[in-house]
Amino acid sequence: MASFTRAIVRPPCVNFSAGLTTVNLGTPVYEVALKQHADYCDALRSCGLRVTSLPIDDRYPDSTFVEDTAILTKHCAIITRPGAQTRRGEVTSIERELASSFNEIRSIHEPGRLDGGDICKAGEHFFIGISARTNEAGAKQFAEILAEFEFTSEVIDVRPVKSILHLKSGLSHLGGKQLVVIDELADSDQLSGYELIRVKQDEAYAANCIRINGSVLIAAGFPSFAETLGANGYETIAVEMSEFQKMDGGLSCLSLRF
Ligand code: CIR
Repeated sequence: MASFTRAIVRPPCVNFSAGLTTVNLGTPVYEVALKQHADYCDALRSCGLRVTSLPIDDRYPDSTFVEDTAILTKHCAIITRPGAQTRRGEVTSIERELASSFNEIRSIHEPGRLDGGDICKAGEHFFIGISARTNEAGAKQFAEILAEFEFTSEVIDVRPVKSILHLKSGLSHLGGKQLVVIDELADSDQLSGYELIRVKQDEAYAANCIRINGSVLIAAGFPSFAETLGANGYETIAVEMSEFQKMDGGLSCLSLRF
């Protein structure tokens, strides 16, 4: 498993609750979201990451979900073209920030649409979700960029899975051949060569977790999943995510890690 040294985050803006959401969990409380975000950053630091916090951006209510704006690999950064029109402009400041750390920067172009949340990196292989946000053209452009750098990829169509916004809402890579997966994705042919850790239906939100160096960051409040990871030998760090969950966001979408 590659080790990470850095993370880029952006705290939620005051109009965070005006962002997009498909879930019906109520309106997030801004002060609580800020506190949860600060705790999330502390958790990243406790995994040994240096955290760069970008200025709050009130122009984009969803701008705290930085993961959707770029995919970072050891060879290049790929700037996305977010599927939601209201999020397109978020990429500009992210690209500027990444320019100091990546020599090779590529971009997804029209008619491609692609959200970072649809990209699950599993070592040198990438799963690309086709979703309400990521289209075939975006997936194709992305796969071609990956191939240039000798990474492989496969598409998984998540449009029939109504419970998730992005592929990574239901799939995470822990390392080696081990994946965390929700029931609805577990029978995907693309995952057949992998060891699958399944998340119970009533804990499906927990499937979005992040392996960082020796630990796995998980959302707080999912005891069965925490126990399963413990039984598989993982040290877990639980982070409260309730306010981000209300806006369809998971743990991974709050940071770009490299
Ligand atoms: C959106 O709908 O775009 C945001 N409210 C949530 C994005 C979550 N991103 C992610 O899971 N990668």
